[in-house]
Order: sequence, then C-alpha cells, then structure tokens
Amino acid sequence: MAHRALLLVDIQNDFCAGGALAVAEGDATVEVANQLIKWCRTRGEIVIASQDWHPQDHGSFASVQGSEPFTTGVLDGLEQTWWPDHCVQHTPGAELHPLLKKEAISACFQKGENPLIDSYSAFFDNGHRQETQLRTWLEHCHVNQLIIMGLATDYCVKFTVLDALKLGYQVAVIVDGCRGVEMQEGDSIRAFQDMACAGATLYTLEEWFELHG
Ligand code: VGL
Ligand code: ZN
Repeated sequence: MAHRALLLVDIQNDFCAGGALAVAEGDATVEVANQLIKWCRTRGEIVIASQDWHPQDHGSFASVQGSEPFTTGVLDGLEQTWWPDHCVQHTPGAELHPLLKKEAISACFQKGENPLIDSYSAFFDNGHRQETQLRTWLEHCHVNQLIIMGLATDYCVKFTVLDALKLGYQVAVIVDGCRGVEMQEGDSIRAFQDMACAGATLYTLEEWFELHG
C-alpha cells in the first residue's frame, strides 16, 4: 500500500512579493498548493510543510558576514551564497503565506536554526551533519511517496527532492508549484533537470490531476 504525503517547501512570506528574499511570482505557488491540499484532503492523504527558520545572526546572512547579498563565500567549509536577512524566527517574514490553507498541514519541519551552517533541504543541513525530524516522522506514518513543490526551485526544493530520492522515497515534483531565485538565468530549469536525472518525476498540476483523477 502506497502512502503518500504532500510536502510544501518554504511557502513563506519572505520568499513572496514584498519579502526579504522575494522570488519572482513566488505567490503563484499558493494557489497550486491549495488545489493540491484539497485533492489530498478528499483522499485522506497527509499534508506537511517545511519552514526556513533562521536565528537573526544566521551565518548565511550577508549582513552577518559584512558582504553584499547574492555574492558567495565559505561557511563552515562549504561554499555559501550570502543572502539578505530572511525567515528570521518569529518574524512575519518567516510565517507561511497567509492564503495557504494551513489548517490542512499536519506537521511543519523547521530548518536552518544552526547559525553555523545553512540548510536548504528539509531533511538535512547542507553538510549532511544534522537531520531534521522529517524522515522519522515520515517513517512513523509509513510514507514512501512524496509530492513536492514550493520555494525556491533552485535551492530548497531541489535539495529536498535530491535528499528524498537518496533516502529512497518515490518523488513527484509539481513544476508549476515551484518558483526559483534564478541567480543565473536558467537555474530553475537546470534544477528541474537535476531532479529528473536523480529519479524524480515532473508533472504540471494539470498532468497530476489527469493522471490521478
Ligand atoms: C532558500 C535561500 C536561502 C529556499 C532558503 O527556501 O529556497 N533559499 N534560504
Ligand atoms: Zn534561508
């Protein structure tokens, strides 16, 4: 018996219009998420979310490093992009988007709390040193298939999908439910290619509904 969960990645105010690290058309993911949430609810399937959740002195912040946002450096031995301050714990920017049907979300997994290392994936930090509660939770619920969408395609969605595949989950990515930072033009397309090469199946929302009723 297949147990499926919808994982909504970082659909937070700071990645949407007016946010500190706004992604172009980030808000457009909310409607896609809400349609999938509805689909999951009618089937009794689980909906979960991840949330970028940084202390205010997080090491990925350009302000902490005295660098310009969107330049790169090294954090704890790993190449790191310096980001504008974003998703600071307990601030409005870190909250899930107000129009997202949050009542349906059974669990929310926070990441990026350790100031010394960034965490794009909802499963592990970027050095794969520490793990969130996500895998344990999914195992407890016997979930073996994930539908993944959210923000940002070329960072947190990509690394969440790649880790999920490495952990043995069957992964469907809803492409129109994702938007990317696009530091370089084409980053989102390349991210989708990387996910597909690693074994993810890509669907538009329409294709997903056509195939799954
Ligand atoms: C993200 C950059 C920095 C994301 C999080 O959610 O994709 N991107 N922190
Ligand atoms: Zn972050």
